[in-house]
Amino acid sequence: MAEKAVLGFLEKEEEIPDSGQFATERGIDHDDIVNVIKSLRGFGFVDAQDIKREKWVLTEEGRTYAAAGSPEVQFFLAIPAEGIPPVELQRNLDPSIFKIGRSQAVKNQWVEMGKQRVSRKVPHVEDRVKDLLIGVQDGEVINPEDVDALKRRKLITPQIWKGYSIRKGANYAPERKKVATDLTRDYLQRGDWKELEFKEYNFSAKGQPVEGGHLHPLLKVRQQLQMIFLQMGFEEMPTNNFAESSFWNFDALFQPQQHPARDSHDTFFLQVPSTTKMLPEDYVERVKSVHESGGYGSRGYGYDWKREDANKNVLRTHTTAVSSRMLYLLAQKPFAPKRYYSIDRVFRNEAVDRTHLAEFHQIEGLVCDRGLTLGDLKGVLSDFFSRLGMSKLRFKPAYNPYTEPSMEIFGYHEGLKKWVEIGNSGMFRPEMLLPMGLPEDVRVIAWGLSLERPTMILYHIDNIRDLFGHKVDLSLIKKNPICRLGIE
Ligand code: FB9
Repeated sequence: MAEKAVLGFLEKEEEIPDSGQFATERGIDHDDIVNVIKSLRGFGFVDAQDIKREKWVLTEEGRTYAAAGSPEVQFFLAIPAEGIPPVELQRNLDPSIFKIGRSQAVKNQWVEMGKQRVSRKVPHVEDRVKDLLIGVQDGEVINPEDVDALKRRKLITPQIWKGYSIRKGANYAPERKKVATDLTRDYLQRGDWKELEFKEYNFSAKGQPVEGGHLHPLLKVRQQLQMIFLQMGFEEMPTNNFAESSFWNFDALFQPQQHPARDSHDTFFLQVPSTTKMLPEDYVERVKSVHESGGYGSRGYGYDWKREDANKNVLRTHTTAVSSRMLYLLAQKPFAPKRYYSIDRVFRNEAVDRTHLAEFHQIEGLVCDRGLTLGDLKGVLSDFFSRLGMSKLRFKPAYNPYTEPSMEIFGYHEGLKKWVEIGNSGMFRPEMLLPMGLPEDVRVIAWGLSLERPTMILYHIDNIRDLFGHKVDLSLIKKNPICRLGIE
């Protein structure tokens, strides 16, 4: 309809001077006219010159007063002839109408604001603001002083109106012939293919973007870290169980049952199944004993260890639970040194913030061999983190229930030009290793970090919700650079 109106008008007239007026006179939506003009101009049917006009439109507040009257008039009309107590008047009006209406009505000297009574100072008032707003709505010309007054009260706002003046173009025709894009069976059978005009092929048109699969940045960094571990001779541990018994997650690590981390404020406990069914009973007895009365040179914790606490199922709070399972298995056969690693999700019932969720991917490495020392731990950490681009390390004494000594690890990040906490580490305690049955001279050095932190730094993401969770912008998943670490 819009196209017919434009081409038909130009058949008889030289020009459509104003597309806005043209649309209003014919009851056609101006946006439809604009779309048709852009299409016809593209094929040379019309020439179009831009027209820009600044016009005033009502704000949301302005539209409210154009409909219901200005707040000062509403305020005035709410005062009966005999006057009214201010508190009662306030109760009868919307708070914003009361506040704005009172201020304007006093300014217009329409009302007397007594402490006990609000009364009218004039018998009648005109709602000039409402009349002006309706005038603006109807496109009437308003004098500059009134425009300023309405603008100051944020009742109107400027809007740039864009339209066109249109004339015939080089390819003008009173009607646009539909150009065919395909030679179909119907055309051939009907024979009217002979009269057809075919649309030219646009060989420079870009093809449809091919939607393929996309790797999440976390998985890209995980893959690189897996390569680093494999290049260093580490084997991956089986981490395919998010649910774990408190025994393997805490007790086997010599973490006491009253440790705060074992509280439901820090740990997710499973309801179904709430307890584990199978534990190696002889090993459980040795763990119970080392917690209660020590052994192997340790004093233990001296508390009554409860089997029912060890049986409680949790969402694992660290992949160290898997490390304890693997080290126990290692101790069931003649000793051979091992290097293990794990990268998988762990869950903590903690307060979430910009960089922490209730879950994250833990990366853990461990080396199990006879006679290892803290120096070996520092050495393996230097090798590992240098492959992550962090060659300057600092270590700070720390505490973990299952490692002694323990160290927090800091690395100097050349990009951020600052020291960054990059993980935690330590040597598993004898109270953890010896009840498993590992030989007395076997030591285990281990360390951990998260997958999210390096990924957020490498991909310049500062809110973890932009990386992980239901609010992730899929375009980040589709478009993000490759990750290349560990290219020694
Ligand atoms: O990942 C962490 N930081 C980090 C790591 C790498 C990195 O790479 C650079 C760009 C190249 C940058 C930063 N951190 C550990 C340190 C902090 O982010 C810390 O605030 C958050 N930590 C998590 C725990 O938060 C509840 C990161 C996570 C963490 C901490 C400790 C362990 C594992 C993960 C551990 C362990 C451990 C210790 C001893 C024996 C076995 C395991």
